[in-house]
Amino acid sequence: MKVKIDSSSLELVQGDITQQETEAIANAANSRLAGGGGVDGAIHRAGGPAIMEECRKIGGCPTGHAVLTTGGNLKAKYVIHAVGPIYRGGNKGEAELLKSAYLSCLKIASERGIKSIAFPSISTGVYGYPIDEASRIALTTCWDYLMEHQEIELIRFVLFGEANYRAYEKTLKALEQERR
Ligand code: AR6
Repeated sequence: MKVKIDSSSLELVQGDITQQETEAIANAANSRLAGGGGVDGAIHRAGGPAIMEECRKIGGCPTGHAVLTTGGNLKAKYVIHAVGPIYRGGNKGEAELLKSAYLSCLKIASERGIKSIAFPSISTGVYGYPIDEASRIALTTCWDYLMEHQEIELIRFVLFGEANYRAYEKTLKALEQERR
């Protein structure tokens, strides 16, 4: 599914983010940038050791922020490591932190002249964020950003598995209804 926002696109696909040819892909990292399972593990495996080398030099990243490294052996030139919140019931500032994690990636992309970026569904795996709520935050944040920042031409969400894709699709359809 794809939505046009002025001259830019906000797109949903089902797939594996490590195979994307966007200029940058985002990672759902932890604050130590130490690697792990899920999408983080997949990105480090596919991209090779150069990514972890840079992560070690950077040292860490607070929750709600993001840092940029090389894409190593990936097709994407850069990985932007975003640290989403661990979900603890929803009253611990999780929504603001999740929004801030996406915004940090988008600001880095704008500053670096990166025109296309792929996102995984940050925080909705090991970190336990309910996907309906998380998808609304992810998609509204990106939609709003594209309305102000036409320098980014493509934001693509790469959803792992059909259930995740369907959840994002439902939210994006609802947003379209509300906004158009
Ligand atoms: N491509 C796209 N999405 C993927 C892929 C992939 N190859 N693999 C998994 N997903 P998670 P989090 C989806 O747990 O919740 C790590 O250990 C997955 O189905 O990767 O932010 C880090 O080091 C889910 O929808 O990230 C942190 O410690 C989404 O990616 C912690 O997990 C996010 O799930 C971060 O937890």
